[in-house]
Amino acid sequence: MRPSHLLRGLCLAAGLLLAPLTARAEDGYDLWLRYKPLPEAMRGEPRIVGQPPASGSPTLSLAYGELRRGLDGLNPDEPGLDAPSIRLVTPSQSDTIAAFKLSMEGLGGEGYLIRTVQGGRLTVIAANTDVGVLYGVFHYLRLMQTGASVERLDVRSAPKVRYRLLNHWDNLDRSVERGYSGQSIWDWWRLPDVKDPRYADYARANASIGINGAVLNNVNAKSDSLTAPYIAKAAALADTFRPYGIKVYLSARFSSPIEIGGLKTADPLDPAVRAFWKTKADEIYKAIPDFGGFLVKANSEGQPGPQDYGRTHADGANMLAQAVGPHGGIVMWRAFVYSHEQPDDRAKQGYSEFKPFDGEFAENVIVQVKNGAIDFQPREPFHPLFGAMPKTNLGMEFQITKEYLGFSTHLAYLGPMWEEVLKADTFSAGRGSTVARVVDGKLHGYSRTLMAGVANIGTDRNWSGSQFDQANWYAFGRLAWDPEASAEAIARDWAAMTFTPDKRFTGPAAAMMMGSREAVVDYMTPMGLHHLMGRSHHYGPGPWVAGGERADWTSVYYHKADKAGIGFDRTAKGSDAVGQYAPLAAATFSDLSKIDEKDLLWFHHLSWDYRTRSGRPLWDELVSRYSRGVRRVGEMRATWTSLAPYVDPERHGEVATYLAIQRREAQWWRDASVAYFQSINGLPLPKGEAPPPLTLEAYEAMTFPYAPGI
Ligand code: BDP
Repeated sequence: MRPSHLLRGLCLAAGLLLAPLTARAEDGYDLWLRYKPLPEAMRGEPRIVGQPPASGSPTLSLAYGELRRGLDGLNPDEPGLDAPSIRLVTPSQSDTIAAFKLSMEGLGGEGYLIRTVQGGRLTVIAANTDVGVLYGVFHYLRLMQTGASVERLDVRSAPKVRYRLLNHWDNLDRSVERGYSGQSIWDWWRLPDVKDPRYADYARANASIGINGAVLNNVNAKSDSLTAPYIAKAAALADTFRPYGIKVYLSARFSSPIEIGGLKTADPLDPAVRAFWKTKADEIYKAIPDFGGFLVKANSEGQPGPQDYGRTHADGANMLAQAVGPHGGIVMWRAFVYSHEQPDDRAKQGYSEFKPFDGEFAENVIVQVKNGAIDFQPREPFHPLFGAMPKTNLGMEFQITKEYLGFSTHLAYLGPMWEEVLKADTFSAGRGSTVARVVDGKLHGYSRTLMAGVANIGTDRNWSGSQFDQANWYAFGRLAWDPEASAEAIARDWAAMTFTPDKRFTGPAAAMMMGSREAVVDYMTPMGLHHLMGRSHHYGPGPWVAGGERADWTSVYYHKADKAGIGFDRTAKGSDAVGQYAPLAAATFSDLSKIDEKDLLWFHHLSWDYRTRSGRPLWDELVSRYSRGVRRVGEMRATWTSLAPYVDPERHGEVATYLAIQRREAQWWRDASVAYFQSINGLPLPKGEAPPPLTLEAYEAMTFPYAPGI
């Protein structure tokens, strides 16, 4: 054997011997719950945790187990006999509650308090329910994970929103509509017998951020989901999720009475149809006693609905509400509707169809409204229904999976986008009538409140398709718990928990995250432009998309660019979509001197030489923003490179690769968009701006038949 071969052989053998001893490569599976040892200086004194009471619930055992696991991981030092301790407290321990005068009021069924007593020797985590205690444990561990002191705590927290749900757009064949992280994690075929351990890991991760429900199947639903075999499969998932405080819900196809009920109609006022749904609900509740309820997409994008029978959304929703109501269930009825008869402006249709029925929906119906009036674009003004339906429970629907923000290979932290919408003032009941206060029910006194997020979870080892997309799942949960929380604080927490609490890392990482969505807006759709992506798969630029089935599925419908100008006139002189907002909001959007330029072309059609606030003509300003977006991705790459010392090589490398893809695609978005709009206006590029390297025809000729998520 040649010496070099011998050497290689020895190395290989040594490597094999060492393998079990070396740490498993980081692949992101552990999410923000890694519990790696804290740096010495952040550890504090180790703590003693008691045993769960023998009579305790599975949830309480999980809470104890989680606390143990977290403490052991974060602070592996052995606690001394006299070390401070942590006690988990529920109302059955009335002595403890009395002794420390713990005020449990206002905590409700899910809130908790964390208090240090006895001069720092004891910390109690107390709640009215076991799941409240579990949430409290996760909060306590989060403090440790982020390097906060846990020596003197006085924390009270209760969710402001009651239903905090993930919506899975998962199909029964395991494909995921608009999913960019592998297949559906629900292995419908092998369920209910095979319960993948991943289901419990999923539930644990959700519980750690307060998510308390999951709609298991796509809103474009199949009736099969409501047949006995699939109810049994859903029940198996429900059994796994229950100890974590998570309920299952199902998307219901409105025409199920015909498809699986043998009826000729699905008319919501037909007694046989009503009986079908009642029997179906009873059947589901027999298998899943704490079933959450139904989510419905009706009369939208070709889905069946009550309008097929000349009935209203309220007729349809109330029929289902009556079926699940006696069992404590709810109906989430989506306001994302646009029918096959085209309205004057698609942005107006949700409002037009729902506003007239304010007050007509049953108490256990929540109308689920997307954040903006079109469709999850990188930026949209808040949906005009928020603030406009004081007598109807309205819930928020965000999209966590980034269908319109570059899929999983673009780093875009969505916290700032959601915060922007939640903080927006609807002015519907005077100043300060923010979307957050609509959603948390305070503004109108809603009886039920909801925040739903279209899940970005799949079979990828890192769950979300990319390391940084985990942050969007995380931020969604935190904002659902508190819609007034700070996106930046959440980013810092996530970065600390997911990588390291070292401030030299969390500072730059959070800053990079906070700017990332604005970079996407810049290189895709600056200044209020929207819906300019490739047709159907929505991957990459397509400002030239025109023709086909319906005008409002094209890009030209939305940008309305011609030789003279660009933008959608939604003022009173145009489609008057502004008229759907409260007068003060409408006045701001309508007035060129008041509107934020981020929304300019959403509401106005302007000439290419319109003078923007920078002093530059509109065309120059647009081009400069496209280029700024590309530059920002370059800066994100540089930041990430500089953070290498703080991140394990596996995850660092993965993120770096994705950022390289993003940089390339940002350039593509900029170049293709500039080439297209220049072909329309014939204007020269501003000084210093590089011309697109390819011809417009070359950009237009690109096809992506295998883009994911369709
Ligand atoms: C659009 C998606 C489509 C969904 C639809 C919806 O492209 O796949 O079915 O939203 O929300 O953005 O129903």
